[in-house]
Amino acid sequence: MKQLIAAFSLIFLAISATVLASQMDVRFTKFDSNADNAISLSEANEHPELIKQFTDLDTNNDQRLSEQEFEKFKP
Ligand SMILES: [Ca+2]
Ligand SMILES: [Ca+2]
Repeated sequence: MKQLIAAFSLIFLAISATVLASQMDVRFTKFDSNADNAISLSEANEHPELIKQFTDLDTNNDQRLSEQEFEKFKP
């Protein structure tokens, strides 16, 4: 029985991770309008909430948000 519960928890974790990952992708691609895998300042400018946090999110200061930097974005 314990094993069954463990198996179900694993499946559940895998599903939630997949759902989270896909939501992340959708959001990132929405902001990244030219699909170069980075959100530039002009792309962020279209979204007031994102541009407010842009300098904080851009940890390497290259004026672009990578998918990794974008993960910290809180709408
Ligand atoms: Ca882009
Ligand atoms: Ca950056």
